[in-house]
Amino acid sequence: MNIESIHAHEILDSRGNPTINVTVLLKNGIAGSASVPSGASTGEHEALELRDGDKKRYHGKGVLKAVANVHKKIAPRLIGMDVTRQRDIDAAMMELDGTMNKSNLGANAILGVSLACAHAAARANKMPLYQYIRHVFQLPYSKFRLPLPTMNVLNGGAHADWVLDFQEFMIVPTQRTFRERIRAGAEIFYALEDLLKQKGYSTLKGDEGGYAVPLKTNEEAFKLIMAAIKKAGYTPGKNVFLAMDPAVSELYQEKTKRYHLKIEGKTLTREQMIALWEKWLKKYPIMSLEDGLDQDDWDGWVQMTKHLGKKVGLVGDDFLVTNVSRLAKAIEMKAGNAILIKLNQIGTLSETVDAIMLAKQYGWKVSVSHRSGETEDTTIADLAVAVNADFIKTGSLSRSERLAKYNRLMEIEEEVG
Ligand code: 2PG
Ligand code: MG
Repeated sequence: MNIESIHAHEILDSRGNPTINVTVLLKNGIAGSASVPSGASTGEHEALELRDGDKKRYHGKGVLKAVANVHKKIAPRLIGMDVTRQRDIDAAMMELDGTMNKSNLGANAILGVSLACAHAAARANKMPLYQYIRHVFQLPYSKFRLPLPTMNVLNGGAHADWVLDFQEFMIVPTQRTFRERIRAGAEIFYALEDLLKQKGYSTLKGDEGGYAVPLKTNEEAFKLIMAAIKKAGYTPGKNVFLAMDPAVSELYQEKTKRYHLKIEGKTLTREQMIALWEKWLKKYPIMSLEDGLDQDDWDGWVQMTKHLGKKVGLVGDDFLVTNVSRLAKAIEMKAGNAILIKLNQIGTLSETVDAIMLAKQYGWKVSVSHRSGETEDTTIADLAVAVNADFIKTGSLSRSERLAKYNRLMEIEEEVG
């Protein structure tokens, strides 16, 4: 099970931007591959995604430097290692990089290798990836539980040319089986299309496969979704709930200390932002609210958690960036009560699992997430099941890079029964 060779190359993600794909080949002939996703509304404290900056290629977005780092720096260090020593492999790459944010080798280069090793090791152990992750990190669970999907059916913000100020309006079907949740989500998505057509709106889609509709207000998004849930024969607040990721770090301006909502022509203070969420929580069955305040507003997060933390999941994405130190500080301060998990925010599988397990230890909810720029890679589906995540966030009910994860989860459900 020792590593024989590592090969990386440039592929394109769902937005047509370059990203890295890595294959790890073992001495026994078994191989594993993984592709790394990429965000658009990235948190400032994320690990560094290394891009070439050569404006003549892909608008500077090439990842040939990351590819070269895999071949010239990472591979020579890892070749010969036992691929099942995931923690040692990740630690070796972190040491080789030597920075806090992986800016030397690039978190994309490191993560590609980290995940390809896990895939190869799972195969070599004749285990599905979800089972292997549980095994290699000795996670203390016996049963496998499928996550609740949070499905982004109306896209806004940086994912949809700013048709809405808030980035993601999601449905959360809670039927007994994952397969039934997918069916409910899809049927609601069809109903939403019908409603949009009836109202004369466009049914074009955004980066995560949800409709990108220039509505008059942000709130209209939830009104439409509520109507779609009912039209599809489901009951909001009973078997289908709502979730949102307004991603307000994108709207916050340090100079004015205000959130700028362009489509409504409003600027809101931190307190007004919290008051808006409170009002919506009363009107709509919202289960989870992600990045409801700016990524650096620790005191605001404490205030928001005091105020709303009993009623709703307050999920830190740009705020916590899958980072154990930020999470530990947030737990200590009681800033939030849930974490979004993105492998490429931190850059290794080991650190990602550590963030998840720390969150769970303190009773925080865990949502494993895609990025807005995705590939056909389905690692996050397996990761979500391995750790018994509460939620998975992987987009709408269209676009194969999103559905690949849902399809993988339906397959896993059949295996774990
Ligand atoms: C988010 C993500 C995924 P991006 O903000 O949660 O939906 O977006 O990948 O663009 O950061
Ligand atoms: Mg987010």
